[in-house]
Parts: sequence; C-alpha cells; structure tokens
Amino acid sequence: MSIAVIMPNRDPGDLVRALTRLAPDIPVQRWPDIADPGSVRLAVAWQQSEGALDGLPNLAAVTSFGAGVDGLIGDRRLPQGVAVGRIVYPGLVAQMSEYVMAAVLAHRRGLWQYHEDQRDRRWQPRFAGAGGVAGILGLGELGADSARKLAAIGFDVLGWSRTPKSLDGVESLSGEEGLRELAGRADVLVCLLPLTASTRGILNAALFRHAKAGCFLVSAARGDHLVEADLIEALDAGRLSGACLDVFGLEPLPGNHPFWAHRKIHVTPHVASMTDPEAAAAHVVEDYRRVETGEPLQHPVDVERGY
Ligand code: NDP
Ligand code: OXD
Repeated sequence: MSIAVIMPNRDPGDLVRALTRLAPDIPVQRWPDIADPGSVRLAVAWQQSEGALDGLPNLAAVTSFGAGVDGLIGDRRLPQGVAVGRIVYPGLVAQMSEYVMAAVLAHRRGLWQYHEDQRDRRWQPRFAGAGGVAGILGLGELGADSARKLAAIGFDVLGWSRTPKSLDGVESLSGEEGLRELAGRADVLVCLLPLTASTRGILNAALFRHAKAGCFLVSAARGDHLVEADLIEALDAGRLSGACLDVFGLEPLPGNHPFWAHRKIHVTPHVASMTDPEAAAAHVVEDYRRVETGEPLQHPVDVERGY
C-alpha cells in the first residue's frame, strides 16, 4: 500500500523526502509517475489537475497539502466516497496569526504611512491611540487563534461564524445580521473564511457600504472572497482606508493588475501561512495510519458543506 503525492504546480521533493524519512515502510509515488495505482490508499494533493485522482481503485482518502480545501472539493472528478482531509498544525495556525497581527498593527500604528514618509523624507507624527475593534470573519482553526491573540494585545474582538462560538475575549456573531453588525463596528476587518458557495464574493460593495468609515481590510484566506472592483471603488471613495491582501482571484497577481500600484493596497504573494513539508509529512503519515486502521482523518472535511 502507498501514498501518492499530487502537486503539479510545486516541487514535491521536500515532502517526499520527509515522508520517506519518517515512514520508510510506506512507499511514496509522485504523480504523474504512479507505477502502481492499485496500491495507493492516500493521496496528498495541491492544485491537482482534474482527473489526477482517477484510476486509483483503492484510494480511501485525500489530504489537502494545506488548510484550504476549495481546490480539492472544486475538482469535478474528485472520486466519490473517499474521505477528504486537510493539514492543520500549530505552526500553520501561529504563522497566520502573526500575519494577521502584523497587518493589523502595521495599519494601526501607521507603519505603511511612515514608510512612505521616509521615502519622501517627511517627518510627520500622527497620533495613533491603542487598540480598536477587530472583526474576524471565520472563527475556525485560524480565525479563532487570530481572534484570541488580537484580544490578548488589547483589541475588542468581534468574530463571525456560521454557528455561534464561545471564545474568551471574543464577541460571537453569526447570520446576515451579525455580519452587518460586525462590519459596522470593526476598525479592521479580517477575512479567514473558507471559500465556499456561500462565502465567494462576500467582501463586496454591499458589505463595504455597511463598514465603519475608514475600516481597514485584511484578506488572507482566498482571493475569490473579494470582489476586486468593489474594493478599489470603496478605497477610492474613502469608505475603506486601506487593505492588506495575501490572496487573489488570479495568482500570481498579473503584472498589470491595478492592486500593485494602488497606494492604499499592500500586497503579499500568498505567504500568510505556508505549509511546512516536514510538519505536513508527519500529518500525512498519521492520516495514512488512520486510513489503514479505519479511524477518521485528523482534520476531516465535510464535502457537502464545502469546508
Ligand atoms: P476552518 O474550516 O477551521 O474554519 C472556517 C470558519 O469559517 C468556521 O468558523 C466556520 O463557521 C466559518 N464559516 C464557514 N462558512 C461560513 C459562512 N457561510 N458564514 C459564516 N461563517 C462561516 O478553516 P481554517 O480556519 O482552518 O482556514 C480558513 C481558510 O484560510 C482556509 O479555508 C484557506 O482558504 C485559508 N488559508 C490561507 C492561507 C494563506 O497562506 N493565505 C493558509 C492557510 C489557509 P463554523 O465554525 O460555525 O463552522
Ligand atoms: C492553504 C494555503 O490553504 O496555503 O493552506 O492557502
């Protein structure tokens, strides 16, 4: 029995080496060179091409090489009946919280503005109090940690999720009403939702109209949460004060995209929380063992629900 690694758009070398080191007893096959398709029990996939999971008759589970599963679930040829999982581990969660706090604090303390001032040799102090209201969309593995950490450094934190949550220092909101309330109160809006049919395009003109004047947006989950033209419109109209974006509808962000040159937009190249192949290998080996012993995956995904 074996593991298949299916990552057409990135070099799977580090992951394969780590798997082999951690579990020399488990054969690992790299797509597209699957010499023994009948032996594959678990596949690790990231941006797999449609059909890459076909022809594996004993496949029991697919684990996404990351926390997001929209690419996996969006595969129209995802084999029916296989368990779907994803990789989440403490370091992945901590990286995202660092990114979120870095973006929120850089905005809060005006660091981007001072960076521009320095370029122009301008000495211009601006008063910037402390704290404020942070609104987090999505209180899952990533959102809940960011919410707790923002609360711990003095922010009033509102969190929005499908089902109500009880998290220390975080006011839980849900439903359409809750989303509008959060938007209206938050100085900083952070999106950490999974991309599903109900969250696609959620960062749009209607939401920005409800947003508190001067709200700052951090979008770090998936590019298709954001209606890009609506963001530019809200920034240019002064409704939002700025945005820090890690994810985009099209990645890499094309060179002629207006986000690159927009003075109120800060772009990072989908790096908020990158999966570490070593940590991923340990996770994958454990998922494989669970498949073989008939236990559920560590982070199972509800395919119907979309996350
Ligand atoms: P989880 O599945 O753990 O959490 C998702 C959260 O979103 C849950 O709180 C869920 O509510 C909430 N949610 C889902 N749908 C809705 C909805 N329709 N309305 C309101 N709330 C909703 O996800 P993670 O926290 O692990 O990850 C979030 C996303 O971050 C990933 O899907 C991925 O796209 C992105 N990501 C980005 C990375 C980057 O580097 N930029 C790295 C890693 C992940 P409930 O709790 O009630 O179910
Ligand atoms: C992920 C990502 O989903 O890197 O893990 O975007």
